[in-house]
Amino acid sequence: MGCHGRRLIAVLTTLSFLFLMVGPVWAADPEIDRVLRSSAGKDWITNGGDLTNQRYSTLKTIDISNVNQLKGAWMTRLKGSGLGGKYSFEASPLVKDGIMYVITGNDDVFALNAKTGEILWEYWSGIDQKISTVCCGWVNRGLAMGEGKLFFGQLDANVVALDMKTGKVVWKTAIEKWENGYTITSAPLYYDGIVYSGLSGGEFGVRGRLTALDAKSGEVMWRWYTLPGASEFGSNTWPAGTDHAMRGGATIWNTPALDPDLGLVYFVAGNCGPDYDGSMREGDNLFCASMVALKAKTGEYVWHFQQVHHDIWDYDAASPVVLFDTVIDGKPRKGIAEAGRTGWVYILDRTNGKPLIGIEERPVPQEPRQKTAKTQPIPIGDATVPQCAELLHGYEKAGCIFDTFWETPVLMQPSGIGGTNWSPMPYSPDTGYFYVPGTVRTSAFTRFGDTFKQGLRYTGGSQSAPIGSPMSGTFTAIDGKTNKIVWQHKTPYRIGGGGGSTVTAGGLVFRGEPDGNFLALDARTGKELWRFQTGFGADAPPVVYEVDGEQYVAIATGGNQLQGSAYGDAVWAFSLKGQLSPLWPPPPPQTVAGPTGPIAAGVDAIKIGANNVEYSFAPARVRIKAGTTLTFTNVGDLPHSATSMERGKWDTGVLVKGGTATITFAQPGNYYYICLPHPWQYGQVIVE
Ligand SMILES: [Cu+2]
Repeated sequence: MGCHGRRLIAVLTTLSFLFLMVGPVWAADPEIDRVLRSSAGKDWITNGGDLTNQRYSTLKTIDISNVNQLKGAWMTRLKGSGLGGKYSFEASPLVKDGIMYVITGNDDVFALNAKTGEILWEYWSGIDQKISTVCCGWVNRGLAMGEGKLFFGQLDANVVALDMKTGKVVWKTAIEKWENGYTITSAPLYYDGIVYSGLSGGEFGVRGRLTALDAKSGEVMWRWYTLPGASEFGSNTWPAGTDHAMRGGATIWNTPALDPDLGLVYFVAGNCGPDYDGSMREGDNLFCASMVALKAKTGEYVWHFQQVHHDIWDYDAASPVVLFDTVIDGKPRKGIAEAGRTGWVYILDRTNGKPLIGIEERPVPQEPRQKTAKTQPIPIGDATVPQCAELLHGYEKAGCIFDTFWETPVLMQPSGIGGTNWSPMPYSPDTGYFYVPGTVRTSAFTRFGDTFKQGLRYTGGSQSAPIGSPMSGTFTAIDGKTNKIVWQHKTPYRIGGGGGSTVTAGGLVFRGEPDGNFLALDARTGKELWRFQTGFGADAPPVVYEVDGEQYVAIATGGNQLQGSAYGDAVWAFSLKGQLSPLWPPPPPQTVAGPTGPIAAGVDAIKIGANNVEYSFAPARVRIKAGTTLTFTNVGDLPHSATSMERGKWDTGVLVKGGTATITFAQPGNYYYICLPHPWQYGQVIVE
């Protein structure tokens, strides 16, 4: 056959293939697919705004000239759902045809009139309140929609479809069992008849995967494991003849993105397990901390890029991947980017997974016992957070990113919670900038080993912040063409894991703060143009929509367990015609590390090292009456103490496994205490 003939056949084959892939004739919901393929406008129908996760709205009635007139249009409380210290409210509400759908940290779903805030229907998940395998707060990052249904994952590892009109369950599919360490926290993605769902649980010795479900029936179409089975591609990055890969984590904490033209679905996989102990898992440990591209229809592997080899720092890839088109050296390029816990943005060519701007493999410090990787990928460009820690009193060593540790704690930045944690990174095609939320915090990394028990924590070490060490954040515009900082704000609180943002064609970045403030910035310059106190921790990513020609900006304000921000159960919507004024500020989150969590009252027993969290006091904070005797029991594996930070005031002495000591608190006061062998392990006793 002649050259032309072959080319003609090739062209025809390509055309028919493209037609099969995007042909609206066979699409299950062509209307939703069409809206998903372009930037968000009137409606906000998927977690990331559209298939790219750019969180970019084309609406521009609210712009840099008038945003200072923005006021509350309505505020609705969601009947106490997800209200309390164990919850985080991290969902982006979805909006379609004047109705808003929002899911809380208890996996309860509410439909609201998007113009008035009136509740139209409710779905109460009834999830087991005894789920013990939640990593980091009871949380749900949002919904997907298509074919008249809403889709979401629950903490009990079920994926559920509800009828959008009524809130009634259409189908429910168990992906896994929570008792085995599996939960779902990510928002799924719907496109062309398929629901893509991640699975969480990387701290519990699980095997991560992306699951594709038939949107109609809930049937599992395919699974792609983020940890290779024996003899599968990538299995040579784990020690041969062991099953460490089968509990190596690499779970998916956030929504995939999808390029319908390339026919690829993209996502990132999180940290390796056990988190801080690499001693038994020699090798790069694919696909931990990696960006992955699969064929969207079949789940067939296409490419991957590992951000952190042989991760021992909990350097998760947890923020959603973002697809964007750009021009570099005069050539149009198809990009993909993700903000890592390392503080870098990783920018790749999404057709092949190769760096777009440049990422160099460079030698890093070595610790033979941890089987550290010889090199790590270092992106060309700027980090958004500091990457070296300062030495603090009571510690022997401080290091920089990728420094090593064993059993003596080593201080490092970024911490194991970032850099950028789950918070999304918006991209504006107008400015060409990424907007990167960052957390500035020190981790005291230490390895102590762990024995795997199904359904229990399996982290092999600790990365607590030393008590008294400062914690703050950054909000940074990064140029997508250079990966360099354009402007940066230092923020009073950590916002890499709470402090979502969204960007608009009106030239605005909207973002929340854990102290309850909701801000609008000039997307080009970073200048703050508006600020509104919502009264609750404003840690969720906002959304932008339009009803009856009026533009709204909405944000779920319900606080965040990891941030320690004020909890709530509210959704706020703002518009230029709004009438509602700000609320009183809630208690601000901590800016210095110390004991966190709810204050338990009526307690007379404190367990040390409970729930397989070796370096912990549970409850960490108690309120007691003067004269109460507290019993401290070491249920961990290592020797621990409870020692007043005011030296000599009171001390249990070092307790071996099973050991118990009692302390009577006669004098009212506020007592902080630490474990003497592990000074980053802390608790608080308030005596009244
Ligand atoms: Cu201890």
